[in-house]
Amino acid sequence: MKQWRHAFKLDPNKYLSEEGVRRICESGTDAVIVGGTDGVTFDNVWNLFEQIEPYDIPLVLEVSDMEAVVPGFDYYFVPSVLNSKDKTWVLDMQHQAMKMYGDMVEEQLIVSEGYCIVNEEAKAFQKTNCFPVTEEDILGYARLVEHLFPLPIFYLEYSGKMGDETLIRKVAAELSRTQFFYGGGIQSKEEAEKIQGIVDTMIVGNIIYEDIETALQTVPE
Ligand code: 1GP
Repeated sequence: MKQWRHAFKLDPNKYLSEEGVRRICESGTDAVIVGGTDGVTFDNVWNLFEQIEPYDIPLVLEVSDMEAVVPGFDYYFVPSVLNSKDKTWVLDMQHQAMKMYGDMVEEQLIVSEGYCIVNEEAKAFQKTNCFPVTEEDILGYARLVEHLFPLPIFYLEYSGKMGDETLIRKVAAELSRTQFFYGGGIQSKEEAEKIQGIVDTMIVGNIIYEDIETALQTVPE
């Protein structure tokens, strides 16, 4: 996981043809993450799992609903939304995950992600009842995840919007033990290359459904 530079995120609530799934899985990306904000159900996660599972690629379920946890994934990422006003999204969901699936933690299948959701227009920002963050807030969360509550992943989430490059560089400078995930608004090969030069792992989502050719070009050569 430490070596992942690029991952695609597939939304179980969105349609992608079988051919599209094949091209994503054979693209040379380092991992495929299954996750979304709305309409994530056991059935649509299962359907996507069945399509991806035959390919030789690390497969991650990003858990957003305990009812939609499908067995068989290589990893289960459990997000903790650090800038949520609501404890449910910071701690209670993780607690629930450990109550139900805690035995998997010993096999290192469950991985905690410290999220900071920046884009106020993002569905995830609204669903998890986040408060808007300043640059100082974001750097504070990065330090918190690196030093105080050491977590394996800090996820700077701009979902749907490109982040500020200078700020992304400042976040990267705060993280050494913690793996830096960036996601949001990657719409071209050039943007992908720029971000890949700064963060540990870049996540590409929406563009898969809008323009798969461009999405495939975001994978590093
Ligand atoms: C979403 O961070 C991912 O959770 C990717 O963002 O969909 O904007 O590429 P985009």
